[in-house]
Amino acid sequence: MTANTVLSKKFNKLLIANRGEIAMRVLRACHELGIATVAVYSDADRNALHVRYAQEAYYLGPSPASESYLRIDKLIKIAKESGAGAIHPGYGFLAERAAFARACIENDIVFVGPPPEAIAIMGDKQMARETVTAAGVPVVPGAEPGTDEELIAAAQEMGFPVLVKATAGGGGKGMRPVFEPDALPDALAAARREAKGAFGDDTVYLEKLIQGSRHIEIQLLADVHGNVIHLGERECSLQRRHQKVIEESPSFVVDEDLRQRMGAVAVAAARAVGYVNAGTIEFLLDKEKNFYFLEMNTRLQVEHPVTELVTGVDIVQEQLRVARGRRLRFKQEDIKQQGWAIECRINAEDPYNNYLPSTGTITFSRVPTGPGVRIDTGVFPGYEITPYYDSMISKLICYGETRGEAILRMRRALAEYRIMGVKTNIPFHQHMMDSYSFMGGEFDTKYVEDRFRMDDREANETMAAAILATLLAHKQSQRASQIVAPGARDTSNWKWYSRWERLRQ
Ligand code: MV4
Repeated sequence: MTANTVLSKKFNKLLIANRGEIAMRVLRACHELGIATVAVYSDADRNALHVRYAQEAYYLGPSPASESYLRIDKLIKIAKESGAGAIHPGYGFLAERAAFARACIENDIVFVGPPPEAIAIMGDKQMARETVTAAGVPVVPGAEPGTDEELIAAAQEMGFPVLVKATAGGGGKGMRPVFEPDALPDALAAARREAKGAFGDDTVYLEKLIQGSRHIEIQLLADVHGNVIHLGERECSLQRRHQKVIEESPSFVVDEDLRQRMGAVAVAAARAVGYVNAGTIEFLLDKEKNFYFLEMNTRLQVEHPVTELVTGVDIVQEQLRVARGRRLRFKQEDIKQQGWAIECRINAEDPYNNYLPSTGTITFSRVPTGPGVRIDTGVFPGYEITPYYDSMISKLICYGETRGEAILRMRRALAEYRIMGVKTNIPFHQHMMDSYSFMGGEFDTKYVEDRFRMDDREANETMAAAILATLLAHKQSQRASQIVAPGARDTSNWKWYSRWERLRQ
């Protein structure tokens, strides 16, 4: 059997092997496409929104994911019993397990995602580096895995600083920056220990440490007929402990030329592994705007909505069409970014107490709506937030004609948002929307952890002037790279500035 025959086949019923907002997102796409739906749930999710919204729901097991959402055997059994011809894994849980994709295929169930071989290659950082390098994709200069002696010698050759990375790595585990030769032996030992503990594999390699870089990623779509397109970039530099908190599209620092070059490279990387379905190539962008492949996420991502809003492409619908064997509905030249979208991840955590996760029953909520506002959520009043799953309870996504308008909408929406019963990071987002660095688009992957302070809202004349200059320059580059709606208002930067100031009071 070729990969194509099992990766795609017509189906009329889909099982969603996930929970929360992403289960809801996939259910909605199914509803629109006339695909019948099967939900699964754990003890903690008996009452959950995705269970009520699906046409059928099956009990998986106890609350810990290892006994429910991670049970491949149970999921396959339920798919067969219910007559589901396909499984959508969402993100997290089993989404990037080659073994799960393989189990689906072996049981004649369509896995709504890439071939297991593509997942396996991209899951191994060193294999991914080698494969994409052969396809002409730039990677950070570095040294292949070896003994400590070999890596120490390679580092001397490369020069410092270097970054020790685990080949099985993910989420920053097994990663150690090293600024001088004397510190390398200990860093290698520590990285190996951490990687062994987290992944059962202590293989490490080296890369040059790229400082002050941004995390920019390119969204891809591929069908089984050999069509691969990109949907432009997302700016994902605002992270805390390797968890993204705010994403936007487009990026403040990516112009049309850079976008096309990064897009072409991302498409080449996907082709190199025979990629099918939705996927994302992550890049580091350094201060000189050189970009380097970091890794590929072989799944639908949390932040996909910002791309949907600026391109008008429904990524989840497209995933389902591709899985049914259809051709992509878009060619590269059909894809145009218009306007600006920002996503704030709303987490049940206390930003005033080291982002400690907050649990309890949601007693009341008032969800913002209105022009340019989208909320993807899986919670509702009466739902209990438990410690079993991650703390993200909703995504607030705002759209505007310009970045400034998207920020003003986000401020308005955050001010409308009320959630009672658990603590949330809404105050964090409100402070970020007021921060001059954020407004000015001046941040890198270290900004949230190293420089952002919730209590720092001081107005500063010099800073404000710099932001205005940046916004003006940006608006001009936008004109060159973006289609502006006919009759669009040419709001001066001074007017923006005064509106910001008014909102700050
Ligand atoms: C890097 C880097 C700097 N130089 N590689 C973090 C997780 C993994 N995906 C790769 N990561 C990084 N790799 C080199 N050669 C900085 C990071 C990094 C980072 C990357 C993206 C988003 C947030 C980050 C936070 C800290 C470090």
